[in-house]
Amino acid sequence: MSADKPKKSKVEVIKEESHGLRGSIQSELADPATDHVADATTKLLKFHGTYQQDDRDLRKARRKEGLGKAYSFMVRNRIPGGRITAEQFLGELDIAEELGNGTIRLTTRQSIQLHGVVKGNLWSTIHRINEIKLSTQSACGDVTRNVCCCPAPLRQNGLRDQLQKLTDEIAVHVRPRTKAYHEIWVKDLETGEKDRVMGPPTEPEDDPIYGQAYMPRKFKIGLSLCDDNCIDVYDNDLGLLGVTEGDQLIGFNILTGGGMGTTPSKKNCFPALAKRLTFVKTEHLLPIITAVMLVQRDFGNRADRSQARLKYTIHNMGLPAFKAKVEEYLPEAEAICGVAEGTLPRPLPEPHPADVTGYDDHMGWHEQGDGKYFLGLPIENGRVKDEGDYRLKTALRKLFTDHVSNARLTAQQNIIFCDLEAHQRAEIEQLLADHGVPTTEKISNARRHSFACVALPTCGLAVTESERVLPGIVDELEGVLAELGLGDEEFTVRMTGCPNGCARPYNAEVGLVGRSVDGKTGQGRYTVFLGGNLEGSRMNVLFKDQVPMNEIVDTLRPVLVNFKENRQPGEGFGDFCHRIGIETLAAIEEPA
Ligand code: SRM
Ligand code: SF4
Repeated sequence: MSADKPKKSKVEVIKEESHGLRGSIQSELADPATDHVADATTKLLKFHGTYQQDDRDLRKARRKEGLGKAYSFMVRNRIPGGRITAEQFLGELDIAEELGNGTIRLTTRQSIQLHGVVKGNLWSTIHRINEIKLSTQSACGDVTRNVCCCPAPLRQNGLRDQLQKLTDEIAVHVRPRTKAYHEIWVKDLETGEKDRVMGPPTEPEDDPIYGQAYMPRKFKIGLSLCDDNCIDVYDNDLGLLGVTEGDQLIGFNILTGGGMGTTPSKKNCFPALAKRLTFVKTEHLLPIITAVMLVQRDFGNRADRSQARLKYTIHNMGLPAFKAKVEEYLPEAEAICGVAEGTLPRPLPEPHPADVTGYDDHMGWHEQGDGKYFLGLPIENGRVKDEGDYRLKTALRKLFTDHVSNARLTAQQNIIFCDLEAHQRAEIEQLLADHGVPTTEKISNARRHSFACVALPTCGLAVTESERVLPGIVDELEGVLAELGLGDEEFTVRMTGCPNGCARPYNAEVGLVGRSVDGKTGQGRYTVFLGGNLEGSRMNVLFKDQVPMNEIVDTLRPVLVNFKENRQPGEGFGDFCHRIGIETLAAIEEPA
């Protein structure tokens, strides 16, 4: 490569040469000779919402038998704000049962994933998702992912409705313009053709936001209100924090450069909360979003993917220089959005003083403010399945068939049933009880506020278990909390099977991050972080590293004892840990 050409990672070249994300996806899918696709195609398929994976539980045994990996695909939906109808939810269940592993997985970004889809079923899976009027386009890949917003159907003052409408507008605005997705997965809905060989696009497909190489890395947008940060707005590349006066939404604080992933061995990798950039009026949201995306598109690191998120662009430029760049890109952004040049003020103002003050997970029964009710149902780690007496999947089938017309998915992997009548409460609670599904009142606060990422057996990056072991850890934690008289305490416990942070562990009150596996026992070892807050506006700090899984609760016990004895009135667990500081925490010994 010549000295003056900027270095590019392999993925950049794949994107650029893909003819608008087409590549050889279609011919590889049509090839019956293999059960998997080539590496370059896996990169492109992400933009279409699917990851090639293999069942890691089976790796060893298959290797012994001389077999290759048991390949399958994870398929992720894009569901802005987590809004879904009963027909769509039932459709996802049908697809999972007919073409996937029979379960569905609610995610930490208000979406649904299917796992275990074999290559021969991938086209039908994504096609059928489009038939139920959902999509998987841009659910993964170097584009703006599912746009999150507070899902509560609270209609008292119209603020949530406004937020949800803006979420839809943003989701449409940031969708890539390539027609590849439509051609590959959707088209024969209209034309009946399916077996076409893909080539370059027949018409130009200029994409003013993404260009030919899309973003340098994934890009995440989330909208929230100050008194209810239920989507972790500070964890997004672009957090939009609604500022209100009375019941009026006066605009948004623009938060830039949040992200949870890190690689502990690399000094220049770190998780970060977004930085407060500026304040804009609501009607100026699309141009400011566009300007921030253009700066990241043009200045994000395209040589080293571990340094490519917006948080690193801002870290390297410095916030003032980044803000100046965003101002420089405003004319282009205004043109893309079709508003007059100079619509947004220059220089961009300082952020409004308003900040996050509260958090609500919206679980349990609540009035919507329009005479109807909603019910937030906790779903342990988002996994919808039937197992023994716990028949959640059957219960949800019945609920969506006979009782509920629409729902919302939350950023804590839970579900909210909307638009219910008061008289439905008894029958719905009975139905859930008959299927062994506990409502919020029947579970501990520790379980209610805990969640884990998927990890093993499907996630190719998992170092340790997460989803499959957190329930047992919470069982143990519940015992200790009850013994200490702390059973009613509300604090977040978030677990991941690697440092990438898919369950946002670094601003949780207790964060458990998979680090290594004991070669002898096969048991995972975790880093324990303490001191975040429920509101998600503070990073936690490393408390103990390489803690074996079966010692996690024992490690927390002395801190909980100390919390009980020395907390200030009304002080939460995360605030306590933060106040006393990491050195004091580390010195705490189990009382004799
Ligand atoms: Fe994630 C990669 C699952 C939310 C940060 N994430 C992955 C992959 C696709 C593994 C891979 O690259 O091969 C995981 C698939 C596992 C599986 O078998 O299903 C995966 N991430 C998930 C989900 C399903 C976790 C969950 O249990 O709910 C979430 C899907 C959200 C969605 O519907 O779009 C999920 N991932 C997150 C979040 C949380 C959020 O966005 O609020 C984060 C932290 C925020 C952030 O982006 O920094 C997150 N995932 C990552 C990273 C680290 C990215 C980084 O730049 O540092 C990776 C690894 C990567 O991209 O290279 C990753
Ligand atoms: Fe996989 Fe790591 Fe994300 Fe968990 S945090 S789903 S182990 S990438």
